[in-house]
Amino acid sequence: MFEKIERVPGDAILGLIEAYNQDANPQKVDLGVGVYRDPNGNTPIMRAVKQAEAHLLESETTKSYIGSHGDPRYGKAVLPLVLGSDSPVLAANRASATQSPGGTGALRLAADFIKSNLPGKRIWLSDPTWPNHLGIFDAAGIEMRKYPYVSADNRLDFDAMLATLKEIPQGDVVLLHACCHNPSGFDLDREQWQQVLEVVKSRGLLPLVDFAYQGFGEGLEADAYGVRLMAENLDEVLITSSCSKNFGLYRERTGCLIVIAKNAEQMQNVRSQMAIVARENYSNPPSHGAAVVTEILESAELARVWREELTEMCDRINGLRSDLVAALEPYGLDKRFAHVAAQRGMFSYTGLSTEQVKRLRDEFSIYMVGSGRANVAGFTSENLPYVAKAIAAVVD
Ligand code: PLP
Ligand code: TYF
Repeated sequence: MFEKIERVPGDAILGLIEAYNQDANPQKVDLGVGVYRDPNGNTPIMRAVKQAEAHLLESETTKSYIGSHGDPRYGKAVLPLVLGSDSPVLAANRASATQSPGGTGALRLAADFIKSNLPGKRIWLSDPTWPNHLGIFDAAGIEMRKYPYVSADNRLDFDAMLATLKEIPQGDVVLLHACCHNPSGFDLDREQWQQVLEVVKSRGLLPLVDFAYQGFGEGLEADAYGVRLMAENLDEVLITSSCSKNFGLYRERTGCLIVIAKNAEQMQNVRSQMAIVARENYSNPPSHGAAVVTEILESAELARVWREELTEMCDRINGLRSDLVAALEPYGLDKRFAHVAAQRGMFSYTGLSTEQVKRLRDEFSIYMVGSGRANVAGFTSENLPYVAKAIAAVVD
C-alpha cells in the first residue's frame, strides 16, 4: 500500500539546523530557526522556569488528565497577561482560554473551530507570513487568501494592506500578527492598528491575532497594544498565545486559544465547541509547560524574576539590531540596512536576495532563511564583524 507514497522535503527552516550542525567551519553563524540565543549562542532555560520546575517537582501530586481546556489556573493567569489586568473584557466575563500544545496547537484549534462552526469563511494571511500558517489552515480545509504586507523594496506596505482589507468579503477571518511579524520584523504602529480596527469593524471581519512573541518587541504591555485594541473594541476576536518564546518553553508545547465573544453566554457556547475541537485533536493538552507558567505568574517574586530576564532578552535583541547597522557602517552599508534597527522581534527581513543568502551560506557558513530572514538573536559581539564583512562581500 505504501509503494506509491512519495517522499516530500522537510521544513525549510528546521532543515537549516541540520545543515548548520554538519558544517565544520568554526566561524559558522546560525541565523536560522527562531529561538532566542544568549551572548554565548545558547538557548537557556529561564531562571524563573528553573525555580518553578524545582517547586513543581516537590509539589505536584498527580499526572492525571487535566481536561480539554487545560488547567483553569493557567487560563486565569494568562488571560490578564494577554488582555491586561484591568481589561473590561475580563471584567465582563467575555473571554475564555483553552490551553493548547503551543501557539501552533492554538492555531489548529482556531482553524478547526472556524471550519466546523463558521462554514464557508475564508482566512486572509499576510504576504509573507510564517509558512506553517499556510499548512495549518490548508490542513483544516479552509480557503486561504493573502493580503500584501511587505513591498518589493522591503518596506511595510501598509497602504496596500489596508486597501486589500477593505475588499475582504463581510465575515471572513483575517489573521494579524500581534507584534514581531514573522518573517519580516515590520510591525504596525498604533495609528495603523487603529486604521485596521476601523476596517475590521466596518467589514464585519473576525480577527485571529497570532501572539507568539509577547515581550520580544517593545515589552509585555506595549506588544499587546493591537491585541487589546481589537479585544476592547470588537464583539468577537480569536487570539492565539504562545509561551514558547517569552518563557523559553519551546519543547514543552505551551500556549492557548483565547476566544472573546459578545457576552458571557455566547462565550460559554463557543468555549464548549473548543473543548470538542481539542478532544478530537489530542484529547487533553500537555501539562508541564502550562504548570510552569502558572507557577511563575501566580508568584509575585517569580513573575518579577521572569519579567526581568525577558526584558534583558528583548533589550539584547534590540541592541543587536543597532549593532549590526553600526558594524555595516565601515562598508558604507549602514543606510541600506537601517531598516534592521527599526524592525522588531526575533526576525529581520534583511533585504538580502536568495542568491546572496546562498553565498553567505556557501562561502561564509552564515545560515539564514532563503527569503533573507535573519534571526537577530543569533548575532553576538564576536560574530557581528564577521557577518558584516560577509554581507559587504555579497552585496553589490
Ligand atoms: N506563530 C508564529 C508567527 C510563530 O513564529 C510561531 C513559532 O515560533 C508560532 C505561531 C507558534 O509557536 P509554538 O507552536 O512553538 O508556540
Ligand atoms: O519561524 C521560526 O523560525 C519559528 C520556529 O516548523 C519554527 O517560528 C520554525 C519552523 C517550524 C516550527 C517552528
